[in-house]
Formats: sequence, C-alpha cells, structure tokens
Amino acid sequence: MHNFESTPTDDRKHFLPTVSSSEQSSKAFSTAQIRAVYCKPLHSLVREASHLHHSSFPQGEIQASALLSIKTGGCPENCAYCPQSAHYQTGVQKTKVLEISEVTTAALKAKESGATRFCMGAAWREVKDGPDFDHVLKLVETVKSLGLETCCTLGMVNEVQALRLKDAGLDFYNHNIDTSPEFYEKIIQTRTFEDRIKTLQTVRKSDIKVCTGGILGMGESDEDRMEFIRQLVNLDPKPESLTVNVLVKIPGTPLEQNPDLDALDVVRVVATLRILSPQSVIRLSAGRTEMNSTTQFLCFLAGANSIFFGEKLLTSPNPNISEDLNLLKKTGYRLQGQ
Ligand code: SAM
Ligand code: DTB
Ligand code: SF4
Repeated sequence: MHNFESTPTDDRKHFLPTVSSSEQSSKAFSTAQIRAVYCKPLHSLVREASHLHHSSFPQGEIQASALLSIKTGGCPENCAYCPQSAHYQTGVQKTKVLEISEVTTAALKAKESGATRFCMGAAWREVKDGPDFDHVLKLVETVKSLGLETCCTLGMVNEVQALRLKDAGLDFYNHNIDTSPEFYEKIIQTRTFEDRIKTLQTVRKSDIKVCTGGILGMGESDEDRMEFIRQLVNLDPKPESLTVNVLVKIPGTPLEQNPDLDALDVVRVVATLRILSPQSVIRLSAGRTEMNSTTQFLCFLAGANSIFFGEKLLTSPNPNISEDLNLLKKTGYRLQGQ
C-alpha cells in the first residue's frame, strides 16, 4: 500500500500542475510520471484534476449513455468478473441477437430519458462474419437514424468489420483493457492483453472513436492501477472516452467474494486519468448502485463527466433514472444536450 500523505514542507508543490502541456502532447508517460501524479495527496490531486477538467469541458455538465445487451450470455471467454461467461454458473440466460423493434424501443426510451449515446453490447469473444453481424450493422444504422450517437462492444474485430461498422454509422467502439497487463493474466486466460490492444488499434484505423478502460476492485494493487492508467493514457491518440467500472460482484463468478473497494481509490484513479488525459470523457460506469451520492459527486469533482443512464447495465442493476436525476439536481449538474 502506498503512502499518499503530504508533509508540511512539500505542501506548496502540490498546488503546481504535475504534468506540463508539452508533456501532455509529446511522448509517452513513464511509470515515474504516472506515479508522481497518482501518489499525490488526494486533496491536491482532486483540486488539480478539477481545474484541468474545467479547462477542457463546460462546467457542470454530465453526458449520459444508455446500455443495452443485444446478445446476452454463453460467452466462451473466461473473464473472472463476468456474469455472461459460459465458464460460470451465474443464472444469466443465453439469448439470440435482439430484433430491430426491441432495440428501437430501448433506444427511443433512452433518448427520451436524456441519453445522447446508445451502447449495444454482445457477449461475444469476437465478431464473426455472417447473419448476426449483418443484423448488428442494421441495428447501428437504425439507432443512428434515431438521432443518437452509437457505440458497440462486440469483442475483437478485424479491419474489414470495423470499416463496415463505421459505414453503418458507428461513432464509438468500446473494448476494455480491464487492468494492468500483469494482473490481466490472473483475470482472463482465454485471450491476451495484446489481443485487446490490437483490437483498439484496428478500431482506431477505421476512424471510429475509441472507448476503453477497465475495472477496479478485482484485487489489483496500486502498482497495477498505475500501470493500467499508463497503458490507457499512452494510447496514441488518446481514447475519446475512458470507462471506469467498479467490480459488480456477481454470484457464481470467481470474484464474487472479493473485498469491497475503498471509494477513495476510485476517486484517485478518476483524478489521475483526468490529469493525464484531460480531453477524454471519463465515464463512471458499472458499480454506481453500490456507491453513495457523496462518492459519485467526488468522482464528478475529480473529472468524471459521463454515466450510464437506465436501471440496467448489460445484465446487472444500475441506479434508476429518477435517482440519477435527483443526484444531478442535488449536486447542481445538468445533462449534456439539455
Ligand atoms: N464481450 C465484449 C468484450 O468483452 O469486449 C463486450 C461486453 S463486456 C461485458 C464489456 C466490459 O464490461 C468488460 O470488458 C468489463 O470491463 C465490463 N464488465 C463486465 N462484467 C463486469 C462486472 N461484473 N463488473 C464491472 N464491469 C464489468
Ligand atoms: C463498460 O466499460 N462497462 C459497461 C460497458 N462498458 C459495456 C458494461 C458493464 C457491465 C457490468 C456487468 C453487467 O451488467 O453484466
Ligand atoms: Fe465474454 Fe465480454 Fe464477458 Fe469476457 S467480458 S466473458 S468477453 S461478455
């Protein structure tokens, strides 16, 4: 465990920006540079992140995305956190790909609720060419035609598939690196960290915007978190969207008994990402059901500026919309586009 305390003598330097604008735009961040930010006392880390946030984004604005599982369960991968893996008994029922009408209904409801982006997830290891993928392309076209930004998370994609998604109107592709390369091997054995990076590069080449991130609370150390952050912020160009999930402990998965995460650890990761990738939208994603409003507010102060809207993530619960609207009202935030 790191010591994040400040001493009276070094307090002044915590008011200075840790990363200069030339460092931001030039070469990759070293481990030491990441450490210098991540290990700051939390009060100055959050203050710096908050300051940077407001120089890149309008004050007090939160973007909302909606999430829909368009193909649930039966996934051949063994991701230790995942309710949809066929390796674990979680009670999640395997389904076929949803019909266009079902997706349209969900997308219209999401738009009505204030979401500006609609993200469609499939429990696939990779996209396979054929009728299911052709159908997903129609889903993307349909959602786009409703005036929403589109996002998909379908597992690994090749270049031709990514270009077809782009042509269908896909704005964002979500594919998470999940954690540090070292810790990754303890969580997933059926595909490598490098496979994930390759998919992100393929998506980037097709000119689709990149959404990536991972999960906190899987048993990773501070060193793993710093390396996870380093991997994310050294993607070149940086991801337009960063997603920070807190582990939802699903009965039947190997991580179901993991100890609870300290909420301040989430704040620290969000603030570090905000400082090292000031232009990326940071989504406080899974895990908000277990977070109180104070923690969520601290994450917004630290630079998180997006959430998932709607009572369900892919298979697990998310705060209901009235609860979220109440949180935004109480904290003085407004939804983007309203
Ligand atoms: N199958 C595709 C893939 O893995 O890329 C897309 C769907 S997958 C469910 C998307 C992401 O959701 C995972 O990479 C992981 O980061 C997140 N996720 C899945 N289960 C989770 C859980 N129990 N708690 C927090 N995040 C989770
Ligand atoms: C992301 O980073 N989190 C979302 C989205 N991208 C696809 C998924 C969260 C899934 C949580 C577990 C579930 O609902 O099945
Ligand atoms: Fe499959 Fe994605 Fe779940 Fe891994 S995270 S088991 S790839 S659905």
